Amino acid sequence: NPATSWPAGKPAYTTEYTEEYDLSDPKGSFEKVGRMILQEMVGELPGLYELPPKEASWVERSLEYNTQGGKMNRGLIVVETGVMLLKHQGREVTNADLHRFAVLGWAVEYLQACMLMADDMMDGSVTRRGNPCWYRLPEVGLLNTNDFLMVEMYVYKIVKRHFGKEQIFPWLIDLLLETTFQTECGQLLDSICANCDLEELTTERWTLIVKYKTAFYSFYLPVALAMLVTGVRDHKAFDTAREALLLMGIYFQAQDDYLDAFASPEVLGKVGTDIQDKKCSWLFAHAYHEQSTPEAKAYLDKHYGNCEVGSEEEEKIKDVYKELGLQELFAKYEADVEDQLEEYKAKVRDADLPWSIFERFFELIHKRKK
Ligand code: DMA
Ligand code: MG
Ligand code: MG
Ligand code: MG
Repeated sequence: NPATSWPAGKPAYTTEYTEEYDLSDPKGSFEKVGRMILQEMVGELPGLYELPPKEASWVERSLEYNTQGGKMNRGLIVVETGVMLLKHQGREVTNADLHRFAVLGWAVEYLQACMLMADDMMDGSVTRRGNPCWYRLPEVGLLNTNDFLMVEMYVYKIVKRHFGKEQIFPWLIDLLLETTFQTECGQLLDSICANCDLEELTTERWTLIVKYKTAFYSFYLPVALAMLVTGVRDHKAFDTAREALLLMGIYFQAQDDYLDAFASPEVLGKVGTDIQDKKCSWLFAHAYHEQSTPEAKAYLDKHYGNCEVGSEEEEKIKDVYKELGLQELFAKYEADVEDQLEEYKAKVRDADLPWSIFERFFELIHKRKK
């Protein structure tokens, strides 16, 4: 591209992978690719962007802090799905294939990182992955805005570096852009709840919010990337995968909402903020609209979104959730999702996709505690 090939040295591509990707150590191998990507990306900053050492180190530290140290489920699933698809197609899995899957996995991890950096600032969160949120560091503050925008752009720089010369490149970019926009729509729906009446925070609204803010990027995106890069082109295959994965993604955010209230921050690595932020969480929507009593409703009217983190009122709201039987209701919902997913088995086979992809993804998140 003549418009962007400046200064000399651009564009830089990586097309060969000399390291051995060891599938018997999936996390270790994936992390190794993550380190390689981080070095490639930071390495370009002095030469191609004229960034002095202090600024280049700032970017490096931001990437270290915000993209590493998570569960990496989304990234790892790209690799696993890619392998399953190649085997399903009767093709051999090469070392280059594994690296390419891992690179796309890291693109998802970077997208997740930038969304979380923005999310923590919007939600007024205190900790993430056991550390203070990046924006809470005194030297960062509002600079967080530029830092998360840079992480977002790194998604595209990573993909360009490794896939920029391939025919599939525009499709990968299109999928990532589309998914980002869907997530932003979800974050809008989520944030606007602060300006809504509690009456409006229904289970229908909850479903819409979490489908967009979580399910597309966390569930559909990793699988769709693996499908594109292994040559799947059938419309029906994408539609079927999307349906099943959105169901799982919605359940995943229900778990996130449940854990926000009921898991210990030490295990979770973050302190829940849904009650004081007046979020349309799974717990709230069911407590206020489906399972309510006049007393519970009156208490929520008075204190929901109107109390401090760790306050007595916040604790009392969690008690209200328990008294309304939401823990049992959640267990029932969980079992329903399992049953519903079973119904996709035949459809998935019919779309010529291996069921093991969905089985494996569900196994990773089912009854998770963090
Ligand atoms: C997270 O929703 C959604 C995105 C797009 C980051 P959330 O605010 O409930 O997540 P968390 O509980 O991790 O802050
Ligand atoms: Mg949040
Ligand atoms: Mg949020
Ligand atoms: Mg949450």
